[in-house]
Amino acid sequence: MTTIRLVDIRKIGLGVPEPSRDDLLNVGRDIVDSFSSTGFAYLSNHGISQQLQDYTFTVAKGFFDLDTEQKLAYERFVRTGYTGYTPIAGDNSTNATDSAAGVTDLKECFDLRCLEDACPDDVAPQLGPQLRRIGTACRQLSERLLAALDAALGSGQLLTSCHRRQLQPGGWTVLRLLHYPAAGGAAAGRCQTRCGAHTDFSTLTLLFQHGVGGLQVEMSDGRWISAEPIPGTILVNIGDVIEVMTSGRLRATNHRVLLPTSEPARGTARQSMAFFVQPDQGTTVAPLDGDPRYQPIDFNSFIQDKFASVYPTYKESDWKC
Ligand SMILES: O=C(O)CCC(=O)C(=O)O
Repeated sequence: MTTIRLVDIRKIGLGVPEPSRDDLLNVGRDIVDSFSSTGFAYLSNHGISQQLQDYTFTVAKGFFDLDTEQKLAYERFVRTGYTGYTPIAGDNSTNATDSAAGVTDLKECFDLRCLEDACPDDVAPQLGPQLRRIGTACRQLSERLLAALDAALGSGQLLTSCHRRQLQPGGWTVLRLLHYPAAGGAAAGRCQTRCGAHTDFSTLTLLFQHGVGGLQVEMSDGRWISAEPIPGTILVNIGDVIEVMTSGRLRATNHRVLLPTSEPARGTARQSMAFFVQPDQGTTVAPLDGDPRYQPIDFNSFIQDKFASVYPTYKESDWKC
């Protein structure tokens, strides 16, 4: 049975001041090996402390527990720009078939695009500082992972050099807090999923799950396997960018979070956090081997199209970069 591999990245984790070239290559190969079967890997000994993760989830819950009007004052792309709050059913990962059937995602989110972006300091004074702390750690870890992948894929410094602006002006990388409210009884209404099946439009995604599982990953034969949280690990998966770069040798895998059908799981809220590592503005992503089956992607246009497909009310002109 296919399972998602656990890769020990101690030798390139944040506990190491500067990983050696050999360690980057060896760990990178292990990660690529896992990606080639499932598109995902669990990373252990990564160096992002549990305390930092746990406190981020505590602060996030404090924000999501606020009144809807207080959160909507920071609504993403409406009151703010790329950083901000997305209400329930405001961003639907759900595929076209489900979307035609009126299925929406029962989730709310808060995204941070730049470390210096304004956060809801008036209603959640801890949120901004905490997001900046964990965002900085995620950025440092993703730089190590990109260097390891560059070594393993033989792409020189390509991945490293087109992700230099993570969480800075000119970057598309984003840190997202997710909250899936309890859906006991009729609370779910027309929302019938937590997060619809999708591939990420990122290069890589670091995913932190706070205790409650539910994430599923689609295998190449159409079976869905669980990606339950494993204490002490971070899940990493590849997105559409790596699929194009590797001409499909590594595939961005569909994943989803279903709404549990039975109690008490259905009545239990779920929290997660995703760090979407995305190329800097102005990047064109092309297959490393020039495979003509994969057209180069202008990432600026690509991400705008993706926003338009997941945000029902998105218009590029609504916000400034
Ligand atoms: O919450 C999760 O576990 C998955 C979230 C996810 O796939 C996404 O936001 O793209």
